[in-house]
Amino acid sequence: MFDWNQDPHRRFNPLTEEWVLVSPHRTDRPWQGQMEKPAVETQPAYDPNCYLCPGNSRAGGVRNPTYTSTFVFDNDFAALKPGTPVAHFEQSGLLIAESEPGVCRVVCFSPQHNLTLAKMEAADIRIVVDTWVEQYQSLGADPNIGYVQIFENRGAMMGASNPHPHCQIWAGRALPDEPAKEQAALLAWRERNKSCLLCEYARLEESAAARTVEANPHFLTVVPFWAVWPFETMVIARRHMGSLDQFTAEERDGLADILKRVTARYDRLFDVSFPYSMGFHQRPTDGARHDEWHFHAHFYPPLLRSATVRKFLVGYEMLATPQRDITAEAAAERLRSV
Ligand code: H2U
Ligand code: ZN
Repeated sequence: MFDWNQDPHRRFNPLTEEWVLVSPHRTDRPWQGQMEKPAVETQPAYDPNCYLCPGNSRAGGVRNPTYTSTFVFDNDFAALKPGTPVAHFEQSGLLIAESEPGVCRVVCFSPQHNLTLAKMEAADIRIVVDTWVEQYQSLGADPNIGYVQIFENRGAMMGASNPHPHCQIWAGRALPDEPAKEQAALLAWRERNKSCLLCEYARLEESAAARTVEANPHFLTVVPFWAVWPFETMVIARRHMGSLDQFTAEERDGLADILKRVTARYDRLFDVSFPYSMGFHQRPTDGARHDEWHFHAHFYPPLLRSATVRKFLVGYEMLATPQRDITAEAAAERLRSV
């Protein structure tokens, strides 16, 4: 008799139309591989050597103002540049390239060098949410900007170059691959079922409860059925809204509240400032309505079994399909227990 909690199986991600291999029986395998150094835990409230602290000079030479709340600046080493001229290249249908104009910004959550989302008051995260809304709207209003990606790399393990709590915004003309896969799946579902994939999914998860981690009146956080990263979560808006600019004031507070609760829960799991990449997926800003879009956030944390053992997506996962040991249900249960 097949046991979904023990036996190897594949799970389908309807949002990207990709599969993940789940091998729960492997959770006891020994680990003699790389151990990460535990992250330096105590950061000062102000670091004179930090590029992002108020009043300090940045790497490019510009001095930060003595800011007292959330602070936004143009990335000094931007991957995208606004004035990039239009250019296309094509050869034999095999070599294809196009120019990509855009804007990259950095958002310091607060002046305090050691105040992560997990430690901030929800009322202060609300100011960050308001900043995200403003940035999404103003960048999206530019006819050259078709998609605004807001994301946070948290912790050295995820390649964050600076511990000062901040996120990045990369806004470009093209729809990047991850949201493009989701958009195709959301559109196809809508066409086929005359409903929204994520509205249905949120309802299903709420009644199943097995993968739910956090909930408030406006958002639900689950370890998705098809999660790849051990403690991956998804924050799903309860209301069908495409993007940050459609939030009510209560929903903005609701997002601040759930982000605090999820990140604080992560910190409690292994008793460290938990590393992750996090970001929002929402309606492109290409001028079309995009009623198919349903706002959500993904948290992709690398840690596997402790503060020092991380998961690598290598080998079979690079060449075939991602794989996980601990089931999504077991991960959700562990997250709920801390
Ligand atoms: P991460 O820590 O998420 O890598 O982001 C930091 C960003 O801040 C990075 O993109 C920018 C880097 O280019 N930065 C500046 O714009 N100015 C600086 O003085 C330091 C870092
Ligand atoms: Zn700092």
